[in-house]
Parts: sequence; structure tokens; C-alpha cells
Amino acid sequence: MRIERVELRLVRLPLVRFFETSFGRVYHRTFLVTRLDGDGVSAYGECVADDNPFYSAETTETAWHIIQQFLAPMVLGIDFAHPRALFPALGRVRGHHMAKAAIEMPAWDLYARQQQRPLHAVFGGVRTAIPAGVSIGIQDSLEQLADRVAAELQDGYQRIKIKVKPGWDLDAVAFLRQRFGAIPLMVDANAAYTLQDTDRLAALDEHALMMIEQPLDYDDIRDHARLQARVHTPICLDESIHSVRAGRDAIDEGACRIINIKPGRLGGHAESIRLHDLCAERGIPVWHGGMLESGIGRAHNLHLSTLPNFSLPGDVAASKRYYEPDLIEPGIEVQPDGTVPVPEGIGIGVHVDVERLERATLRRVELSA
Ligand code: OSB
Ligand code: MG
Repeated sequence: MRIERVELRLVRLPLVRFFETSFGRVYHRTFLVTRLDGDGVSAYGECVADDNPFYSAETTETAWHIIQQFLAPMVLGIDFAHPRALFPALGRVRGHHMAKAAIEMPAWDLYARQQQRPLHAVFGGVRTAIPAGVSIGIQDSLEQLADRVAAELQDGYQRIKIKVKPGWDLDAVAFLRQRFGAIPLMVDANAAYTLQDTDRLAALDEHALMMIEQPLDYDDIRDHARLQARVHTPICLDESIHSVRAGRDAIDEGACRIINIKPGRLGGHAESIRLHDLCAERGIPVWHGGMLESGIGRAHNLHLSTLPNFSLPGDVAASKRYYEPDLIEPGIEVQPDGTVPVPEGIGIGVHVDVERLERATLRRVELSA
């Protein structure tokens, strides 16, 4: 396969509802949309970096710079036997996994389109619909939180994750347990705690949560291992697992019992598959994380989630929770049983509404060999 042209767009869309984490509240999402052309087909990808460096060090502007100056020249006009060859070919650039994934992921779509196969078939996936959960941000009141949870359960979602931070944690969980009973429930702290909060985090044990996601620092493994030794609730790592090696180290150290896979964090589909396979060998279940993606990134995530060890519900919810309208037409929907069908058709299997994409575009550049 040969990539002849890379188009980069900076895009901004309003969120259907604000989203608040321990980093703060957002009403819009700014991200990059990438398009690759080659061998008579075109493919889309999305860069999950945000306009701030709060979840990760990368931002939309660092990704733009790295792609334009370094990554695009490393792939343009070069023959690759398989999209697996992309990530190693970008190896001179250290880090910048979100920027790399924004090129590597559409390369898989391009390859699948050239072969006229759906992306999940290229991956060797085993599911046609993905069990979906939702991630509910910090709200203004517990009553508002309960309203959100009730609406999501009504839509069928198979597990509820709430964002927590010191002061919005134990009370919120106890309140949801009292109101909704034994629903599949978990929390995500986005690194809002330290080991000094061990007693507070251990107090969550009595609420039988599925897991606590990323309680401690974004790049920490050792303290998570110490914490996991003191709490019964499984720890799931997100931010800390920035590479397959970090995943291996975390498993070896006992820092987590579950891993959240986001291809943007790992550098694309190939590295995500490697981590998925490693976790399967080591008996660690994984689930697909979300980054408030548009339908483009969301479709990629659904295809990846067809691999067998994605055995827990993912943050792969319906388009209408995020953007209305989405950049794809039709949007991705959840079924009454709380699963999201994997788009059929070749490549990522969704239709990008190019007029909508054009209207949402703030800046655009075309790169060629
Ligand atoms: O930590 O999983 C996270 C969104 C943006 C950045 C980080 C995270 C999230 C979510 C939302 O939890 C998941 C989604 O619904 O896309
Ligand atoms: Mg998370």
C-alpha cells in the first residue's frame, strides 16, 4: 500500500452536553481529522489529542506540528506491505502517540478499502456488536447525576462509569447504590488521588465496583501496585499505559487487574492489538476506552473492539450522546440490549458527511510526496 496524500483538518464541534472530569468542564471538542489517499481510495482517521495538555501532554497543535513536519514525510510515497509496518516506520519520533495514531489508524482503513474488506475482518475480530457502557461526567448535584444514570440505563447501556475526584466520590457512589442497587458500576479518577488517599479509595470496596480507573498519577505504575495491594476493587489503568511495555510492566508489578485500551494513547491499532494479545496471555481483561470521538474515531474503536479479549463493556456509546449531528451519516446507535453494532461495509464502514466536516473545519492542509 502507498499513501499518496495526507489531508489534515483542525475541527471544532459543540458537545451535546458538557463533560466534566477532574481536569475541568468542557462544552466543545477540538480535534484533528486526517484523510489519507492512495491507490484510488481514501480513508479517514481522527486524532484524539485535545486543545489542552490535561489528559495527555499532546495537544491538537503539537499533533499538527508533528504530523506535518515529521510523520507525513515518513509515510508519503512509501510502499508498505501492511499497515503493521507504519508504527515501526515512525519509530525515530519519540512519543507523540496520538499524532502517530492519527496516521496509522486511517492507514488500516485504507488497506481494508483496497482489499474491499471491513476493518474488523482485517483484524480477525469475533463480534458483530460491542457491549457498551457510558462515561458520565461530574454533575452539579447528586440528583442530576441520578437523572443521567436513569436515562443511560433506560437506553440499555450495560455499565455506568462516573468520573470522580476528592469530594465527588464516596457520597456519589453510595447514593447511586442506594438509588439503583446492584447495577454494573465503576469510577474513573483521571489521576485525582495520591497514595495518601488509600483509606478513602479502600472505602469504595464496600460498594462492589467493577473497577477503579486510573486513581493515581498519569505515568505511575509503582504506587498503583502499592494501592492494588491494599484495595480489593480491581484497578484499571488508562493514562499510565502509554505503551505495550508500560502495560507489561504494570501487569508484572501487580499495578492493575484490568486495562483500558485507547489506540490514540498507544500509537494506533497495531500497538493496541499487541497490548490486547499480551493482556489475553496474561489473563488481564481489557475494554475499549473513549476520548469523546466523532463518528470517525468511534467507528475505528468499534472495529478494534471486535477482538476477543475486549470482554468488558467499552466507552463506545452512540453518536447522539456526543455530537448532533455527528460527522458521519447515519450516526452510530445503541441497540436496546446495550450493544453497538460494528459498522458493516468496507473499511471503517461509515459515511463521512463531507459538507458537515467542511463546516466544522477551522484550518486545513494537504500534504503530498
Ligand atoms: O479518562 O476515559 C477517560 C474522555 C476524555 C478523556 C479521557 C477520558 C474520557 C472519558 C469519556 O471517560 C469516554 C467517552 O465517552 O468517550
Ligand atoms: Mg479514563
